[in-house]
Amino acid sequence: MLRRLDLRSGLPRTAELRGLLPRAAVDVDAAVEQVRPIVEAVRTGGAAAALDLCEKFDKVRPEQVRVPAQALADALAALDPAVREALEISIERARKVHADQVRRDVTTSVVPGGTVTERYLPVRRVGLYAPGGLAVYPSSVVMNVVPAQAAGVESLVLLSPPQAEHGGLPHPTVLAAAALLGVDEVWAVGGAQGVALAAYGDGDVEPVDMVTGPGNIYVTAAKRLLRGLIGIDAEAGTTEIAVLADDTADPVHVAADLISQAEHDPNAASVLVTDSEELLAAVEAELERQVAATKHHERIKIALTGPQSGVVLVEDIDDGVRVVDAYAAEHLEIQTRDARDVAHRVRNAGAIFVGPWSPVSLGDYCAGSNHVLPTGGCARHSGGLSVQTFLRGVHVVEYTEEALRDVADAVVTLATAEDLPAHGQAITARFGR
Ligand code: HSO
Ligand code: ZN
Repeated sequence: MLRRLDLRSGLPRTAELRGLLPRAAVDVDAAVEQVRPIVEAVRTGGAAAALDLCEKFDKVRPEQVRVPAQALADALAALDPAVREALEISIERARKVHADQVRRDVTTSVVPGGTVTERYLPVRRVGLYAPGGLAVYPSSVVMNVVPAQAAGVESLVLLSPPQAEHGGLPHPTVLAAAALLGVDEVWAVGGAQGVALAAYGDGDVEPVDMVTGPGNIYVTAAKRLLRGLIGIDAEAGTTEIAVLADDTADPVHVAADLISQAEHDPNAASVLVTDSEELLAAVEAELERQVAATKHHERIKIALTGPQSGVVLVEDIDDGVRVVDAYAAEHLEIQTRDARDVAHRVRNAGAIFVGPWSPVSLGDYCAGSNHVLPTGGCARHSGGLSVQTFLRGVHVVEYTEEALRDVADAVVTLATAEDLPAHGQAITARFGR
């Protein structure tokens, strides 16, 4: 079922290797051109324009942008108790992990009388995007809200597309998750129009300083277009899993995990990297068996057989590590002997899942880790959503007269070297009199 790339005769250099590996070609820039008029309509037409666009794209016009408090309370009251309990486990574990990530301010005494403090200040107001689409994602509400709250973000708004079958409100489980997390501002506006409204605001609809969270390509395009006016997290594309496995891996687990992420979307990517033909044959047989038996087998099959998915055969696990580094998967599982050591050698991945008992699905919901992660190779330069996403390091400089006098010559010399004499005069003006 998986297309094969055989690299057992040796790996090419990085650029060629990246070109060979399976990966969807996603043209966000083309989508930017499509969303430009939408963003412009919301910039000039405000909330009314955004609601009109909901009618066009979501086939329902919400009565207002903000979901009434009663609707949040009703959604929580109606939530299945088992789902509530599971969400509480997810929230509790995520809070535990994210609370530990909060950084303390650092003060460095550079010289006697001269200090620089790095203060970590939370972004004041943030819009968190929870997608609609093929599935409903209350878990993504948890993964967005928990780090923002841990960072101390003062004002949070959750954005999620209105659903025609729910009277123009976001999905009730999304609303219930927001209520459980203590988020009381939810907008029934999604898509590019939602991101634009969050960026520009309109009257009572207060603009935000940053938008985070996964969405479809139009949401991503709007984030790219509005970046600068607002901050964004890493651009999130369709989900990806890579599994690095040797002959010790259990083919039942490997196949199940490849299928699990393919379930998200026909464009989702599942990539197996292995040095074992025997394992590959067993995984292929398992894929046939398990895909046929699962509910969303149609889109899973499209995802697994698409050009973005496949198997890469390598000579040994060292080469496997180079391949997964070049691929830089959103999720990487290590199912090899000495899995922890192998995982230590990996440089590029959004999140790494070590050994047979740490599947990606665990991380999607209840590991305590975050599941909003960089896709499309962005794991080479970016990490996933974390407390740090919502904090800015601000340098606070404080020198005494003596400490400034001590370094005055160096500042003046550098200012002169850059032909910026007024910079030097800002120092000498203090001591010249
Ligand atoms: N695997 C997705 C997150 C998710 N899975 C939500 C299930 N629900 C992207 O990391
Ligand atoms: Zn998932």
